[in-house]
Amino acid sequence: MAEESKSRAGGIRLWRNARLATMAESSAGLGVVEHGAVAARDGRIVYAGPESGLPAALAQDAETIDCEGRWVTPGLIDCHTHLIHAGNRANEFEMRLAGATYEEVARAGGGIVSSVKSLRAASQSDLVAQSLPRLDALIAEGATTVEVKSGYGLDLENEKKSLRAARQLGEQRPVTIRTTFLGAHALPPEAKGDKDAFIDLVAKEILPAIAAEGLADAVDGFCEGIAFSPGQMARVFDAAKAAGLPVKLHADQLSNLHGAELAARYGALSADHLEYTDEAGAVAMAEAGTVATILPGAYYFIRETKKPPIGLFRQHGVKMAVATDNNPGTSPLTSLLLTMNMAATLFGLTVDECLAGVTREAARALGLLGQTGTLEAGKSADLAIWDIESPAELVYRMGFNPLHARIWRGQ
Ligand code: DI6
Ligand code: FE
Repeated sequence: MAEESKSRAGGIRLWRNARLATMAESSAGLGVVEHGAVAARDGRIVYAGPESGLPAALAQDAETIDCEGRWVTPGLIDCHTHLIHAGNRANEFEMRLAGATYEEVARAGGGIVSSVKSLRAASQSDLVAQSLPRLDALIAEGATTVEVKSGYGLDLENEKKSLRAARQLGEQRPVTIRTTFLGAHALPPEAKGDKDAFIDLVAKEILPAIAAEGLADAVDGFCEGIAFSPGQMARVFDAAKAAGLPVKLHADQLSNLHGAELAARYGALSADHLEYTDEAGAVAMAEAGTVATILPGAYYFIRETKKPPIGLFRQHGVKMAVATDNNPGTSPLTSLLLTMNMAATLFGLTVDECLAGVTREAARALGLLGQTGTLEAGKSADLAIWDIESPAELVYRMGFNPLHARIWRGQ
């Protein structure tokens, strides 16, 4: 009770006796502070740094939490998910185990279109109920912000249903949800093979209606032989621009259609996957400030062998985010910790790159770097507190969750 009245009076919460990985861009590496403290007021960080530098006024009236020497990082951010979907595609997994490729399954009428059927048959509350356990798995590992795409509805009504279900997730759990409209994900059966006509529908009718209702924070597309061409994606991006929405792109996942350059040309927040991206793509992304979102779960699950050009991204200064790509077809993955392990093991990302990839760079990939992703004054008090001896353990372990506590907007 005494604690509560204090917090009401001063409104300050203080986490002290902590080892911080602030992930601040201005600091080297992880921005480690060995004897650190974080103070928050009204859900925002007002101080993050050495305990010895904590202003006395903040310490005085604070409700204080002793972290007992634990590590504190920014809350984790999953910047690329298709969390809202219905059913699963374990049957296709078995087909692929028997030798079929992802593209063969898609061409045989499986793939994304089978998830479209399931999603259209599900009600909005069904979708929320089916997706909450996936969100809860991310939250249980310290996620405080999760991006959620539509893209299994593929008509106005079902895309709206998906995005509303995504927004509802954020009302039912203490987590920030960012929604992305992915209308140009696949060709629905009723389009009867006419990709251009479907792109017209997406660009001229569905996207403007979704934007007018404020259901999407960004627009995404799948630029690939089995999906849409760069020219078709450009029409969707023009419509996004007209609606005032930022764009991102599933680019160069299965082949090099120069999706990275297309994304860069439109000033995309991120281009994602990028296994087949070449040097021109990396250079264009660096110049545009487009984040490379690395998705090792999909690479692993479809047993891809071409790795994204991490060396080129480093060489040209492209920022790298790391995300689950949670989806029923190519990445049924709901663990950011395991995703970091995969990024390190499969692609050779360093521990520092992995941790930045699920915090600061993931925030950048969502256009949220001003609000979250690092432990710095002015940002949302989104924290993860870990029972670990060193940050490398977050990347090193597989299938183990050392989260001690998670704080979202100071609570
Ligand atoms: N790339 C992917 O890996 C997912 N979507 C995309 O554009 C796959 C989605 C699915 O197979 O359901
Ligand atoms: Fe994806």
